Amino acid sequence: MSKVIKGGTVVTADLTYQADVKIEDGKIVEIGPDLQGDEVLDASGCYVMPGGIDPHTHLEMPFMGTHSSDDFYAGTRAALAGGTTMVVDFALPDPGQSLLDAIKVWDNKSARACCDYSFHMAITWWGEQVFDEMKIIAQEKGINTFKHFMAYKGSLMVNDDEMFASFKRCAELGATPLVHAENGDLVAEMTAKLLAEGNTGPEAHAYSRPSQVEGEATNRAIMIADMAGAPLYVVHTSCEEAHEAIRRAKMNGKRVWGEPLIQHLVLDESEYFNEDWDHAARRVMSPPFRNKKHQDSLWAGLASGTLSCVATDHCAFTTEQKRYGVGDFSKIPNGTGGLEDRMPVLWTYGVETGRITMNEFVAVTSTNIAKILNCYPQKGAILVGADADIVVMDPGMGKTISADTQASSIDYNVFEGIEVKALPRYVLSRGYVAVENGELKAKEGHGEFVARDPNATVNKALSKWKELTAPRPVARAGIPATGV
Ligand code: DUC
Ligand code: ZN
Ligand code: ZN
Ligand code: ZN
Repeated sequence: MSKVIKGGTVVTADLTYQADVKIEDGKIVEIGPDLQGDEVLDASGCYVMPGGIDPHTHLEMPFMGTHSSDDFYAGTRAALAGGTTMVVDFALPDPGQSLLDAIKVWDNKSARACCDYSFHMAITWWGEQVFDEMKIIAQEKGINTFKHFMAYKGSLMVNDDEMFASFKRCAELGATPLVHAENGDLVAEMTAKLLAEGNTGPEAHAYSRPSQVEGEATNRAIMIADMAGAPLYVVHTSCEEAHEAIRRAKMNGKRVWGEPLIQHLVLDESEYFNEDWDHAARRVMSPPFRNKKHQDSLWAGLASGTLSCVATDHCAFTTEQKRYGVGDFSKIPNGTGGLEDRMPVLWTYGVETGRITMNEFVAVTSTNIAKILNCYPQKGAILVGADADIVVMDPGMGKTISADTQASSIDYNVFEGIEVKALPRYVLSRGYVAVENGELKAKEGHGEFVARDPNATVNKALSKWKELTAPRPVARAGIPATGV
């Protein structure tokens, strides 16, 4: 049974052109004019683009005394409803737990996924076992990305020596380290001080994690990665200081990428000063929302290419869960949703306003991350042979975002009331029509794991790599060598 997406404009990261797209057995088999197929999907007036890839989700994650509410079923339904056809979730070992056991846990959870998915492995502790298992994970388990939390002291956080050891291991394996870049020691200290002074409300969450803690940690992670000879992917880049560190690294020839979230691009810190405690607490996430200066910086980064991918960090908690933090903001589960809204909201605030082009939209929602993750062009491409993960975006369709109509299982939406100007008419997940004329038909268990090999030969090339790994001049007794 073949399908043809007919009459649309194909938009990729580098081209815009009129063509039909033919699909068979889950793959794109032909692109060109006047194609015929068993089933026709009318794309007239629409843009035919690679399905979105969200590189940063936390589905059914045990965190802060509870679990994020959207599991792989609800989360990937939400993804498909908004044009995202692949998510990358973080397998999170408990400190001391085998990384291989954590994969088993995530394998079980993801069995219900409606769209394709992959995993990053979080390094939540360090030891010989972790060092050994990283090799199995990179070489046999299809996971070439390892995440490090520089915050969440006392639970997920790793220290600099552990990060350096892990980054060096990543470099050896051709894997890419990821960081959540906030200075966890300072956050812990400021949190304690704020609480002691009686600042217990959700707005204090933002005070406890100013942009400086993110800028400092981002720069530190970049320098540690450079010394380790590893590239670096910085998740949820939310502020100018962090963006500045990434820009500088790029200018110096370092392979570093930054990932703003759709939430940080569109929502600002005033949300935390809402009189309604629930309203503010629902928006508590780390890093917190920032002011307009930081938002402008992030938009500029997307336009100029110094920031690479727009993600969500989808980690949805119900209002009831958020209320665990009444009287103590540090107990409000950190996280917001966004999977369903990322593509339409970015289109509305980015493409419709002229801040980014349609091709840049495709780059930052799909193609760039497919390349970074080493699954391009299986994903992130409209090319013959690529998986038929496709979104047919209809600029004639719009809606007002509302929790009442969302696929996510929680009882609110942080984008509530925003009018989006485009929505998917069709979404195809390896050829399966998961959204048809705007109607969600996601199929439980349709999603498959996307294995991603290491990049052993191409993933280094940081500025210092050659220098640091070259043999050093040996000092003669008593006389220091030069050039070291
Ligand atoms: N930040 C969040 O807000 N939630 C999940 C983890 C994180 O780093
Ligand atoms: Zn649990
Ligand atoms: Zn994080
Ligand atoms: Zn996250």
